[in-house]
Amino acid sequence: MQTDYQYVLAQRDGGVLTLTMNRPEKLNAFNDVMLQELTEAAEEAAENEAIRCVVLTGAGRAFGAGQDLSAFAAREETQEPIKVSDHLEKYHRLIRALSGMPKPVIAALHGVATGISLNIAFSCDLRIAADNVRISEAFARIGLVPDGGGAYYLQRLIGFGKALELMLLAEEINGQEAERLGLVNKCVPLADFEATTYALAQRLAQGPTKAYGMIKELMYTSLSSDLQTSLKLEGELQDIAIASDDHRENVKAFLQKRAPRYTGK
Ligand code: T3D
Repeated sequence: MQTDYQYVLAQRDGGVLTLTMNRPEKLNAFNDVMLQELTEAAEEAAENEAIRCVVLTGAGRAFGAGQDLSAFAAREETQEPIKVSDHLEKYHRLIRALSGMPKPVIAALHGVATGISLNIAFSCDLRIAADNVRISEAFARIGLVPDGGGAYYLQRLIGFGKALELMLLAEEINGQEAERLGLVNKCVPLADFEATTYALAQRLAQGPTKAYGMIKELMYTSLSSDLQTSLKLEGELQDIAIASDDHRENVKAFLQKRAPRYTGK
């Protein structure tokens, strides 16, 4: 596993891989190198069977402040027509790597979570917030539309009306409000943030990883499919799950009245 990135810290502890965006002096705003490194690290984590849960977080006092706006200024200085959609393709690769990861991904949000950094967190499976987090869909404030999958995920997480409000007004909400809306799964005091995130990651890393991957596949496919498609897929995936080592182990453990030991297979 590669660990010598310039702007991403990749730390393994057992089955948990923590990927930390690491430009703290810029509140972890995305530059091209950090985006490329994070994408490569996520794609590598997807392939590595020893990694059974991934945590995405930010170094210093923020999760992330969105796209590095100095790159926007640099674009302004060139006379070339700006076509940002090509650049967005690079973010889309990261989004696909996170949502398609065949194991759970937790986003751990603290300090600032805004712009495309926030929307990247929506393509993770679970979100834990520290109670100091300031969350905003900042795009409208700078005259842009939400990107990074935000329009897709946010309305599915919290409903159309509130998602549209957050995107139009671009106001900050705090962690408690984000939890109330369902935008994050849990908001905890900053002092407990790391420990809570880590305990959840370790719990997931010791779980039935293969089933988790298929639960993700079923849920993400069902987000945008009809009932027939969803029912067909659940049957196909259950055929695989029922033959998995972890399912067999669970049945055996139940009959032997002991806790199951999942291998993730
Ligand atoms: O393809 C594409 O390009 C994708 C497009 C994506 C669009 C987006 O992501 S839109 C959202 C862009 N982000 C923002 O609009 C947020 C900009 N930042 C802020 O408004 C403020 O920094 C915060 C409200 C987030 C935090 O304020 P505060 O007072 O706690 O911190 P600060 O002093 O403003 O920031 C600390 C440093 O981080 C500072 O650097 P300096 O002056 O000490 O050298 C600041 O410039 C830097 N920083 C923060 N955000 C960004 C940034 N530098 C570059 N880009 C940023 N987004």
